[in-house]
Amino acid sequence: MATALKNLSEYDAATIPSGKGRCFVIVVAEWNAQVTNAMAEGAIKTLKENGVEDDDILVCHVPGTFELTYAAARYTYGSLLVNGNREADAVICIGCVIQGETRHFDFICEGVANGLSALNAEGDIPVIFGVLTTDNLQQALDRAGGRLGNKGVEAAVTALKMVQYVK
Ligand code: DLZ
Repeated sequence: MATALKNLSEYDAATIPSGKGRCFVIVVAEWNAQVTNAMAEGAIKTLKENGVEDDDILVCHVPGTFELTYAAARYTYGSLLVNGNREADAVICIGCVIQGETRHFDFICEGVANGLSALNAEGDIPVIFGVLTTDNLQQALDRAGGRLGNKGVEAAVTALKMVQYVK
């Protein structure tokens, strides 16, 4: 795997466009909260380090990863606004699905991947796939501020790069 023994979350700030004046929504799944909250913290820190103001970041929660699509769609199509009056420039979706004994894992992963892909294809703003799909909790913790970095940081970097394409 590409992530073996390498922290992929390290980035060169000089290569990241400033997010100043841009508005971001971070939707966080409550399932595996130890993991998703750490990823959300990484995303928030990264946005702020790259020029985004506190008031321009909205963090909201949904029960599970499967529900990320619904919330992201509300912000993508403007039926929900940030702080009551601003349209989001990008939505960062954060979730963690851990393999269990049944096929539920597959349906959640496929559902959210297809749902967020459809939003990217059809909506006007980028929707970032910050979803871990792991075999166990340790693999998730390794990628949520552990030895392999923080995928929340990477999701925020991706969002900062993608908002360049938003009018
Ligand atoms: C039901 C379920 C299961 C078994 N596992 C996870 C998981 O590992 N990560 C996650 O984010 N959510 C899980 N869920 C909940 C689903 O995402 C969803 O909230 C429910 O199926 C209700 O739609």
